[in-house]
Amino acid sequence: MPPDGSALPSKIASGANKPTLVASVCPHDCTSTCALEVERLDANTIGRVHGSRRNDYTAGVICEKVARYAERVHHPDRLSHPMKRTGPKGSGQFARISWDEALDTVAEQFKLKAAQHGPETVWPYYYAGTMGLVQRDGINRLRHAMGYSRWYSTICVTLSDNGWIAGVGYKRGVDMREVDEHSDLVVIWGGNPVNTQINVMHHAMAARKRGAKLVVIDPYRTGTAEKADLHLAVRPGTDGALAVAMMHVLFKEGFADRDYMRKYADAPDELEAHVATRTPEWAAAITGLSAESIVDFARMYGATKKSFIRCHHGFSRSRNGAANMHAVTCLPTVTGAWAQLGGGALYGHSQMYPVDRTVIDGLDLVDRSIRELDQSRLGPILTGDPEALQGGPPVTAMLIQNTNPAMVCPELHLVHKGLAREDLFLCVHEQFMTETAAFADIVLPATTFLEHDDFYTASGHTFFQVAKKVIEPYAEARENHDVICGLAKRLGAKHRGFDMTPWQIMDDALRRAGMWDAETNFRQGGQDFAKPFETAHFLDGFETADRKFHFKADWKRFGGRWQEMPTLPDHMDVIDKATPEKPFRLVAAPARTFLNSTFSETPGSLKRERRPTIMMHPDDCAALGVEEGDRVRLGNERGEVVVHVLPRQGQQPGVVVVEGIWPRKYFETGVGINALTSADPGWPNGGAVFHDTAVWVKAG
Ligand SMILES: Nc1nc2c(c(=O)[nH]1)N[C@H]1C(S)=C(S)[C@@H](COP(=O)(O)OP(=O)(O)OC[C@H]3O[C@@H](n4cnc5c(=O)[nH]c(N)nc54)[C@H](O)[C@@H]3O)O[C@H]1N2
Ligand SMILES: Nc1nc2c(c(=O)[nH]1)N[C@H]1C(S)=C(S)[C@@H](COP(=O)(O)OP(=O)(O)OC[C@H]3O[C@@H](n4cnc5c(=O)[nH]c(N)nc54)[C@H](O)[C@@H]3O)O[C@H]1N2
Ligand code: SF4
Ligand SMILES: [Mo]
Repeated sequence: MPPDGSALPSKIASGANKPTLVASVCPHDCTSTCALEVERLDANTIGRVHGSRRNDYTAGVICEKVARYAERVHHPDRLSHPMKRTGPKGSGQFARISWDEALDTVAEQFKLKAAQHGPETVWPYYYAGTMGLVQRDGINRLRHAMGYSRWYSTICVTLSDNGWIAGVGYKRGVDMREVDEHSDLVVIWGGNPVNTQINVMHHAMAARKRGAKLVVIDPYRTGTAEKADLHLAVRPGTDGALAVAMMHVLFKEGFADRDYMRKYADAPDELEAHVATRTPEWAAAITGLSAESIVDFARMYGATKKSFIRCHHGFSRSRNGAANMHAVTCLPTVTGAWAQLGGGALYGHSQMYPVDRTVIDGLDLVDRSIRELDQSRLGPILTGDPEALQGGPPVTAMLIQNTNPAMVCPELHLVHKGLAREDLFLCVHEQFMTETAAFADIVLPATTFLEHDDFYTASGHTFFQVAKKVIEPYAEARENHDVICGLAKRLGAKHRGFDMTPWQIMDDALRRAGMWDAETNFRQGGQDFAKPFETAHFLDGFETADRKFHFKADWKRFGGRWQEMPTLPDHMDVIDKATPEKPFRLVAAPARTFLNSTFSETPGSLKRERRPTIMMHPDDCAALGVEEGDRVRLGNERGEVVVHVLPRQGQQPGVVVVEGIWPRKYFETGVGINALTSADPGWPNGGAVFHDTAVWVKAG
């Protein structure tokens, strides 16, 4: 390293029948942000997609779903032209219209609704179908230019970010590339990278091959857990208790590095006194693990200086998820592992990139007096919950880009009821007729990442990467930037970003930040922002005001219900606990070959995932009188789905797991798994709680 873009042209085949290999970057919402090489067969067609070796985090490895991206980009169901609704809402009946008619209609409706209720009635809604900053976030420029309702993004990283930042102060961590050569223990905490970021696995297995131990903390025996030396199958939402009891053992048995803590932590003595009462037996009752296994793992962790914890998002998706994340980040501070090459922890690096976002997001236009609506509370918002609406007008007009909330949001019954409202004008810009698009008044066809230019930060590694379009846009598909600028023109929105090309926006954002210009970045295969050892390992201090790691979490900085949070790490007892009526805890986990709802239309993924399946402990199956393949009903007060049983060892009785955000057509009840999940905000200030759900399971 650094990556050498000049390696690429030598691979470009010159023969007429051979594909040309073109550099690109995976745009998906996955911390790997892989460097790709795409086989271009002609100006409109791709072949296989490969992981590139120009980036030593990707190191030639990508997931199977993106390797067969041709299935998606050339799928017969790609949207090809704009359409307007001709049948009832959600009926899927549409007629073809021109781009001009479509954009004119959207602009007229936005103006009409704003005239009736004020501009806050319009709520542009987006997420991370592409992670490219220009195409993803340009919608915010339109929002701010028009004074539309602001956006509080909570569906993915809010809980995990807050939990990490509460102690470390900033979203960056130790470089995962160190693991291969230097870590003696790798802990994959609360994530399933075999499914969700294969590159983490690749680096962890390189360490294991050298003799490092691999430990996985996950409520069920995932593909990742199957590769581990030790799997601790905690009850969902109890990682805080496990981490605190580990600290109890670390202090008691002499594994705590008091010199390190004196220099680098805020309150080691208070922490020691606090965890003295949090025994392994106390944690055993909460986590469902045996006290011995907690002690054994604590000793293993304490005895290994070069221990690396990869903190994932999965375990933060509970009401107490931020507290649990903070508790886990305290562990390397107690042992001083942060100071070791190959030691410490990583959750994400995404705050490391200096890129200037002013033009992309229209930051110079932000008006903080405008209400900020919570993304994950779409159901309550669209069904008129006054608290969710913050006392403001109803939401009566939306542009949805880059997300499929009719499948991925919690409380789907409310989401669907809201999206079906006659007085809601809905425009959806999409690649496919998703369940969300089916509710739209106007549907617009979108390009894929292969059909437009953009640039990408990464969370799992430290490269900032520019990618150029690889093939021509499909049919009449247009990129997000075009739609935003087309609407801005019709609405009279003013900002220089509406008159720039994506490439100009990129160069502006890079130049202002003193980064390589877009062309240089592309040629070099990405700019690496890895920090030197001292900084990466926080030896020159953590990113807090006093430069120390905070055992006493700074919850106040996040607002909301911060006063209800434990200051020192602890088990925060606010989860949706099992009850006699709802005796099971549901984890609604990611499937290997879907990416949220994306790829749930591709044949390779559907074949592998088969059908919605519930994994249950064999004892629970026996108690219910069900066997492999039987149908069961799974539900709670919010909704109900029918799934097929797969008895599984390696998870606790009382814990059930359904992988994948399956389309509604695969469920007899006509609604997906998120009908059961809750839109309750996690502590301290929001964040979706997809794995924190009490349910009943009934045979038949
Ligand atoms: N194939 C595939 N890849 C994906 C995605 C996908 O849907 N499919 N989604 C993408 C997105 S948007 C994101 S944000 C990332 C997320 O990726 P990661 O940050 O790696 O986290 P996940 O793999 O989602 O974590 C899921 C795991 O967390 C476990 N888990 C749930 N609750 C708890 C708990 O309380 N404690 C512990 N210890 N574990 C718990 C689940 O059992 C599951 O195995 O992945 C991305 N990559
Ligand atoms: N049960 C359960 N639910 C979950 C989760 C879970 O673990 N369990 N995970 C949650 C998490 S972490 C997340 S991040 C959310 C993610 O939820 P979403 O961000 O909604 O992710 P996707 O379902 O992948 O939908 C992205 C959509 O964007 C479209 N798209 C892609 N690129 C473009 C583009 O360039 N332009 C336009 N206009 N559209 C584009 C795709 O076709 C796709 O339909 O889901 C959440 N929901
Ligand atoms: S592992 Fe993640 S970043 Fe890499 S190709 Fe697959 S989805 Fe994209
Ligand atoms: Mo996510």
